[in-house]
Amino acid sequence: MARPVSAVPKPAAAKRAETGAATEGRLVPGDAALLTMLHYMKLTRALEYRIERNLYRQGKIVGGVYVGRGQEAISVGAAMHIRRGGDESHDDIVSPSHRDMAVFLMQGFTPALVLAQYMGRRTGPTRGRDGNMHMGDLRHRLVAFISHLGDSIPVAAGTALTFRMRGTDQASFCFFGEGAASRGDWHEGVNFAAVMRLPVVFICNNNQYAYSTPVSRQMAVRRLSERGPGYGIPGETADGNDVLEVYDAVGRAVARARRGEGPTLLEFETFRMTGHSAHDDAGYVPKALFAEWERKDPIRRFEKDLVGRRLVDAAALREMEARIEAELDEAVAWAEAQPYPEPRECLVGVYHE
Ligand SMILES: Cc1ncc(C[n+]2csc(CCOP(=O)(O)OP(=O)(O)O)c2C)c(N)n1
Ligand SMILES: [Mg+2]
Repeated sequence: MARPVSAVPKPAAAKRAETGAATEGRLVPGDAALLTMLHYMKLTRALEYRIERNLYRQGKIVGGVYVGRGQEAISVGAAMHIRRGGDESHDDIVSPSHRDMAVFLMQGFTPALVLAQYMGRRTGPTRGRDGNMHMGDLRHRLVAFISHLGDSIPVAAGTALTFRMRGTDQASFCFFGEGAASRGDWHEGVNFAAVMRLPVVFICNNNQYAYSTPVSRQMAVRRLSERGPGYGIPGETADGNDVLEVYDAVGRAVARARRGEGPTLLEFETFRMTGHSAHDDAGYVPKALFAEWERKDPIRRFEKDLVGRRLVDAAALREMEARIEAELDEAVAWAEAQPYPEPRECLVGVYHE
């Protein structure tokens, strides 16, 4: 069982998308990239299923669990454009939010490492000092997710300011939910990036809820992207359950950023296909909404598309799933065998006063 998984895994096998092909102005990934996207969407769903539906219920998870079920197309379609595998003057920097598991995976976190984090193990990215998505690692160009919603926006803008000062064409990817966009820090960060024309791609997952607050109580504009022109930057809303729409919109925004034309505010409409967290039954969400968005499931939809293109068939999909489950079996076994931190280690790197 114990596969050697180091605390600093190798960069993900995922290669950067073939950025080229544009059909009628739309960026279209090549066949290999399409399969990579499907793989990461399915891996993310399966890993989060284990965490939320198995391990959490077995009492093996030390903290809360927030998953992005139903939102996989956004992180995957966007992360295809993150430039990686180079040095500090080449790679992009990412500030993921709490429903962007795929971003962590595509930046090189293995499922085993993620599981060690959720189980509070010493070999996890926070060395057992946190129990969920509050993790990051600049070696993987991942700014640790900041729990205080909205605070990662000025950080992402600051990262982009560094790129500007160094004169590189790197980009800063900044993910957040529509609820976070109501925070003051969000507005300051977006405005700063706009005024300085910084290379940031702002990526909002509008999943209709911020915990129990529906989007109608969150903002008075119909679309969050309408705020873009208010800051003097483009805003665009797209279907967050269509990974190819996400790929296209983010690809164009990143290209703008790299050309020095400044930030873009992207809003992707989607739905949180579960509670806010594993302890929340989402009783406040009308059942009909769940049924409606179940029909728009981004993974089923993308699978259908790829079957239509004859890139996969039912047998290939089953094989893909079996490979993922086997990888997760190993990852769970590895993580469960990892030690907890020693009590004295828990205070290393923790500052107070
Ligand atoms: C400033 C702040 N207020 C409240 C919370 C608690 N909290 C964590 S996630 C969340 C909901 C966030 O909603 P949204 O930004 O739409 O993201 P989603 O969870 O829907 O992806 C809340 C209220 C927090 N982390 N930070
Ligand atoms: Mg939300």
